Amino acid sequence: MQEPATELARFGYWMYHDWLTPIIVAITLFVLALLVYIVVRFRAGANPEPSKTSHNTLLEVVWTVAPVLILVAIAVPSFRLLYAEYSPPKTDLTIKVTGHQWYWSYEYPDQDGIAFDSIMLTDEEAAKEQLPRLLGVDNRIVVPTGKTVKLLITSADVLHSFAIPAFFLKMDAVPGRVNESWFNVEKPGIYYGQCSELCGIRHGFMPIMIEAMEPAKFDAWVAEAKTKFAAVPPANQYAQADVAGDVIVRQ
Ligand SMILES: [Cu+2]
Repeated sequence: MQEPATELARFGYWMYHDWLTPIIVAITLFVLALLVYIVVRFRAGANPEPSKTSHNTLLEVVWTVAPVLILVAIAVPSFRLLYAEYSPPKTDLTIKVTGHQWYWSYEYPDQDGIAFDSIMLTDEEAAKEQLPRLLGVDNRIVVPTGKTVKLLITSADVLHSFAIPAFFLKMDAVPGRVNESWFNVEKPGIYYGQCSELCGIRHGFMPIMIEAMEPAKFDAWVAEAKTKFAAVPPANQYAQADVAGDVIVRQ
């Protein structure tokens, strides 16, 4: 798993690594020990006269109450995590994310509506820019560190899913609906994700690239992006994705 980059991601990873996994391991080992004990202790060879025992009140109470307690122990942090994922703190920046076959487009409605498409680089382009193959894109999402970024996620065609493992974030992009998610990145850096809902032939080729930078640098980026993306209205920025799915034509 990737190193968590947000507080929420640390919570989610704790839930997985330090809570669920130990519980699962302990239960599995306990059941294995019981099985081994029963196989050895009650084997036919050592018990020519089989036991006729049919009830044991104490045992029955224990094997009812113990699983209930285990489930409560799992449910409490699980609901806290779920609640945190769906209840963003006060938002500092909103980004609208739209999934397309097969690329993402992004809008910053409060920054004069900066809008752009984000298309995966070819292997050669990625190598030239020293970005990871199949993850680098031409136009990345840029966000400020330490700020709450709200995502409004939707789709223009079929189901996609916007997923960033280091943020513990995965949200379906559904045509005709707007789903909400959020993150607050702690450290500057580049974070990658991929579409995580099988959406067609080039599903594996619509990566997500997010660069987090200091707020002052982000402001500079906004100023630059306003001119950079103003020239081309986003809806026309790219020719329609080739229906056969071979190429998305970059203009
Ligand atoms: Cu997709």
